[in-house]
Amino acid sequence: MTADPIPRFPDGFLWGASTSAHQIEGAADQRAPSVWDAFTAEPGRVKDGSTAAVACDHVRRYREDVALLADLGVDAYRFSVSWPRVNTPGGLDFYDRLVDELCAAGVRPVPTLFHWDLPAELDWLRRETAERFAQYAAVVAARLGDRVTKWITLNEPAEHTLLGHALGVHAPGKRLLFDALPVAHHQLLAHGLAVRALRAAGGSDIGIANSHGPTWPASRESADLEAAEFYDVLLNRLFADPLLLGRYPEGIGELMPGDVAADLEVIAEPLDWYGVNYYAPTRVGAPQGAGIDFGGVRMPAGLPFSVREIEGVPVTGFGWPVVPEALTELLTAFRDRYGDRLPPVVITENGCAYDGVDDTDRIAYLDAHIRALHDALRAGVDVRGYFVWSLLDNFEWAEGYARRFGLVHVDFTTQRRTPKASFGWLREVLAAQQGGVSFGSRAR
Ligand code: IFM
Repeated sequence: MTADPIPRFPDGFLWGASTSAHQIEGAADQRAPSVWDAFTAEPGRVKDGSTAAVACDHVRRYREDVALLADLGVDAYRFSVSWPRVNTPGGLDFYDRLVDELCAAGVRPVPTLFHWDLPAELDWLRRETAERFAQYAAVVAARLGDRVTKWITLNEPAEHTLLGHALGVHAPGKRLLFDALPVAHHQLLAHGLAVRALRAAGGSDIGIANSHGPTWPASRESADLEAAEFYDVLLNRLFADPLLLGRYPEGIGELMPGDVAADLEVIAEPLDWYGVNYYAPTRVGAPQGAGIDFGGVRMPAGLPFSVREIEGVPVTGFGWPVVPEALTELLTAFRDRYGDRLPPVVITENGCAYDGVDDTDRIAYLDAHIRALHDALRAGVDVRGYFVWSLLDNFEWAEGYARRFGLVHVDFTTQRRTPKASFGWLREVLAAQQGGVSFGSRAR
């Protein structure tokens, strides 16, 4: 970590922290079940055998959590709305209170409408789910739209497709491999229909949060290059191309269900901004049988690529490679690929899992990534915001509570919140940004 202060970002740059409903809310008895409830109830699905029934007990403790956000000094809070909770009588009341509390604390609410907790009776393999999502979006907008001025439709549809429906390591636990592609199409359609529904309800400033990372070929051999190219299509283009260019990457559209051409018009509804969740690059080579663990997932045999270790770089407590400069690489490559079709970018997630409250490793990670983001800005990428994942330690899906991503430590027995060293560090960074000198000509 360098001793130089972090360079100044433009005025109006949005600094925030993120969470998601299923990972923090608890109060599972006050909402309808989601696919994650059924999944976690199956023995062996979650590594430590835990569930999110209580999680951070945020539904009861949201005032304390909003006070933490205010103390941190963020401009915005990205949370998700639980569709199963909204489907429960009175379920929207909680978000009403949360949004009021945020507004009173001067923190801008940025809800995500879907962060993987699909109502248990729905299935993304069915087209109807996309239409149901748009109806749900309209219901949320009608209730919160007087105070919410920035929206996110979906979180990481790529991971939800891959981990939940192709590999079966997340809910709903389907192992369909490439037969999972309709799940991608229906989420994209749901996004486009929801953008229209939000705008019809007066909503504006609408984006999506997609996960992306550079794909690095394992070698210059043609088999490795082809495998890396294939992986890059799955992670970086399967969702971005339809959203930004109105078409699927070559060879993919034919595999999608329904009237794809008509759907693509809906999917490519112009976005106000594009959210990028960035954690790490991936090194990819030709198939090798069963691959290495990748973010806690053992890649099965039979895929046309294999994920390889990136040697010579530090790793987080989760084993993810720490490569900040790959964030600059990703964003400049995105700008080059999509040109003026790419709207302003917001980093909707970036963070790392480490144990302990004296988390100097998290400080080093965030410091380096924020600098890398500034490098992208200097290289001409129009970046407008940065959200840390995550405000709180939380339920990290199939990993249970073992992976701690929070700026705030949560004792899951007592629910005591303890701000970590990284919380104090970020608070100083944000205070300096608010008092500093503007960056160059892109300041708004
Ligand atoms: O915790 C998740 C989040 O729900 C989605 N993006 C990645 C995070 C860390 O794994």
